[in-house]
Amino acid sequence: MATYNFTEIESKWRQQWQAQGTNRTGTDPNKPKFYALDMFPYPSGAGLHVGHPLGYIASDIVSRYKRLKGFNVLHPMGFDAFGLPAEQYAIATGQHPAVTTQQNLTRYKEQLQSIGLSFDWEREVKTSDPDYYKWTQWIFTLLFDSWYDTAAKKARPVQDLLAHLEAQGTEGLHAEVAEDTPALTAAQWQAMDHAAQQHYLLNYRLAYLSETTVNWCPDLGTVLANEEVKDGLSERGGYPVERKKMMQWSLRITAYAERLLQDLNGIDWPEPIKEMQRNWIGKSMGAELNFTVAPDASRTTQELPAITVFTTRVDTVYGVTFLALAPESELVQQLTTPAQQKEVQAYVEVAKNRSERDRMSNVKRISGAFTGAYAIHPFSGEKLPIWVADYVLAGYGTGAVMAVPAHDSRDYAFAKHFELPIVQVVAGGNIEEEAYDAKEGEIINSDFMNGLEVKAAIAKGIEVLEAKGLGKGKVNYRLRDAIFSRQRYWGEPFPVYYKDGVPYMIGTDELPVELPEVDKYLPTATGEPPLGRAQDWTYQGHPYELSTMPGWAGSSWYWFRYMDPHNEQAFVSPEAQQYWQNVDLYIGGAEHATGHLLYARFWTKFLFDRDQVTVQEPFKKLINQGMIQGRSNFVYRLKGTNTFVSLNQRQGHDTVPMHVDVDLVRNDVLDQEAFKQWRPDLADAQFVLESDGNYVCGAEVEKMSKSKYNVVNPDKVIERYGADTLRLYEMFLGPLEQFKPWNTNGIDGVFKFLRKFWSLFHNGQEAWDASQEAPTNEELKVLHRTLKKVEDDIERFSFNTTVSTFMIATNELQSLKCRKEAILAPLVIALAPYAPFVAEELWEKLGNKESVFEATFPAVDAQYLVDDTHTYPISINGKVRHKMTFALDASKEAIQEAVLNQEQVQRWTEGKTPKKVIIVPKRIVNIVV
Ligand code: ANZ
Repeated sequence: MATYNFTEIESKWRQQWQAQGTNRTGTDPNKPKFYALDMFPYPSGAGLHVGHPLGYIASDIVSRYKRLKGFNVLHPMGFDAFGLPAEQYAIATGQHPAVTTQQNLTRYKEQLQSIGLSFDWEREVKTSDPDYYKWTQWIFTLLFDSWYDTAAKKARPVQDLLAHLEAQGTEGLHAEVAEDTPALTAAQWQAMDHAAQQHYLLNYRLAYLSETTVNWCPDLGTVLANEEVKDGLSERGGYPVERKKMMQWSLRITAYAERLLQDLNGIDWPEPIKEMQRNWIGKSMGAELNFTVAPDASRTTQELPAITVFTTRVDTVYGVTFLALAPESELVQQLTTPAQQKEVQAYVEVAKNRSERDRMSNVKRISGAFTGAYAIHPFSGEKLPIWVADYVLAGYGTGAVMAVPAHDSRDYAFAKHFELPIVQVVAGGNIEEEAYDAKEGEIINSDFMNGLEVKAAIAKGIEVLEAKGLGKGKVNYRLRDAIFSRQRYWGEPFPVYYKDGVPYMIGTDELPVELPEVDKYLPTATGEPPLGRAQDWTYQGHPYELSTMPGWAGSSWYWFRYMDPHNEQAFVSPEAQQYWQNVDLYIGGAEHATGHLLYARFWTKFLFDRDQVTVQEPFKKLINQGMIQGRSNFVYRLKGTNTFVSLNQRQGHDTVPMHVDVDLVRNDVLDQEAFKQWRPDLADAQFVLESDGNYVCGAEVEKMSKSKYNVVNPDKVIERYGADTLRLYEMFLGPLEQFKPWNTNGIDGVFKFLRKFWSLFHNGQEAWDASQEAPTNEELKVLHRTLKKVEDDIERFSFNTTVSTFMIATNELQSLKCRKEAILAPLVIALAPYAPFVAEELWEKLGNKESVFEATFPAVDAQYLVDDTHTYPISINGKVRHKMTFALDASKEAIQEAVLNQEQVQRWTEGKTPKKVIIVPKRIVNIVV
């Protein structure tokens, strides 16, 4: 076998690597560790397209490289196997989601293996596997058993909380707690019965059950996330969605808001992702300010509650012209005057059912209702009308705002719509004037904050509030607790049962609670989740929780499991976690910015607090790979006919473009026969061709999708060119982070490079011909420059440039006719991370008994990096006509002599003796004739 037969080579090594366990994770305790992780995929029915492996190939290159550099490398893969598509398919076909998931997963694994990714499959995890979700359930029970101590800034066992309540009640307790949780004395606590105590503790637990307002879709029988609701209808199917209060499990992620924010500064992640997390956490420093309500004929001040607002702009308090309450606010009921009852009630009904997102973004649909009541301005004593407005959200701040139309755009729009006054805050007090400017850095003057800039004015304002007892400084976060219940089948069951309406955890030694069988994957007739259909499914006669966990439960800790995947005693052993720590390099899509990537950080901090792990951040470095876009091909149909006109023949023809399957096109030339067989209606297609008889297709970059017939399957590429070419080509397409089209036209070039590399070791394409001769200086220079560049580029995650470096080196060695092992063997090692199959084959042929991945990355010898020659441009009468290379220590005389005797130079000087020869060392040679 002398020609580059990639099919044989690749299938041979695929088998050998598997048989010999080449990809097994190294465990030599004396070596340093490197953990390279890919976001594990949800195995969909469509299999992989060429866009999916982009990140996997990059992380594989780094993993193999690090191994050659002497690291134990953990490079695992698994499956995020619970999820909606399998369940929807199950509803439609009755097929158990476990079955379809397994089929898809098997196919994924085959595809990943064929690409030559060095995953250690002995460590595979699957979130739907009871041996895995046992530990997801276990972590949930630990969350349930925890509360957040805001003084110690960490989660602690509920046992400590119990001891505190028992001894002192809530006195001196610093805890992150649900709003409106009453303070208790020790005596009050002790007087509560068991059930009452358990209900009270839910206000503190990090996993808690509470009544929450959700988007409930009766037709789909589930709660929907905000982004799944559009204009009050479900995005899938267009069914009506109601805002409904339901008992739901939530996780108290808000306790971690500040740490999640601060610790972003210590991780090497793309700035846009960090910024998205910062915005999502949404820290606002402001103040809470109390407004008293003006009594009226029917009510006295005593009966009326005060209104507390949250504002970030206390400096604008002199511009407040009305107050606005969220429709859900309890104050609405209490404040609305009898005359306004009807109107307000009708408004509240409508407003409550609009999703938050609609309420926030839909500026045009301004709506509100006047309560009939007035508040009193704390400084001026003026009466301010109190309105209900749906742009005020119930779950943020206090659910009430002081409206300053002159300085806030939403207040402004509202004031305009309802013709409410607009008062600007300006130098020396207030003038009545309509204005809207909320510029940063404006200078605000008002009685108590004369001449200060906004920031200072706010600080001063808070001081005044606190001194006068009108309010206090307050930090708010936009982050909400995470709703953790889904009314679905294909997810982790909760390890929870109910006794007398109180939730209890299943003992950790009894986990997992396995997903029961059901007859249908639909809600029950009484509206309970699908698990309500399970027969005889109780815990010692007590009902189980019937919801399942959300898609992100299993992915919030999976990287720890890979460290110790078969441990039956713990989700990870302390030794394994202490060795592997956390992920050094994490590669995946940017779409998980505020979902998975935030929850993963939250769980890690929690597990750290509870002494389960020794790290506070899961992923030290994150890279978001760009998307590979499709390159669509088009044919041009002559309108109303079955005749197709080639790209360059269209002039004068009235044609319409039509997508054609990219598999029927090669280098933009259409396979006409295959096209006719593509669809029955094309069987009699006619063509108007180019003069060379080809049909040339048009091309355009679009999203890779089935409907555009531009999906490229990696299996096909591997069949035609081999996996090594696929790997190199995916990297060659451009910088990893960039979006870029899959352009098959360039793949031949990469394939040719591998053939050329192969032929360096062979006499033509024929026999093995590597020699033992000693290398020349020039050859060593090519080698060491290449090694240096490859190393630098991998360390910078610049993979496309490395591929070009290999191409250049191959061309240089080819022109030097170098077949020397001393040069080629180190190059094989350097190429191995990129093209493992061909490298392994050549390595074996070089006489090695062990895998190339047992080798050490060749050291760069710096002496070959320094340049000891310079290439001089030779300018004759001001024009550069030639180039010549000289040693740096060559004398001027020697250079002059060589230049003037050079044949080409003599032709340009026409044999005349030059008037002048100027040699600028290390720059240029100038000849004047
Ligand atoms: C007066 C004011 C004047 C405000 C001004 C802004 C600009 P962030 O920065 O996002 O925290 N607000 C408070 N609670 C709200 C709620 N539940 N729903 C809708 N809006 C609410 O936003 C805080 C600001 O948003 C607060 O400061 C309040 O309006 C409004 F020139 O108070 B501001």
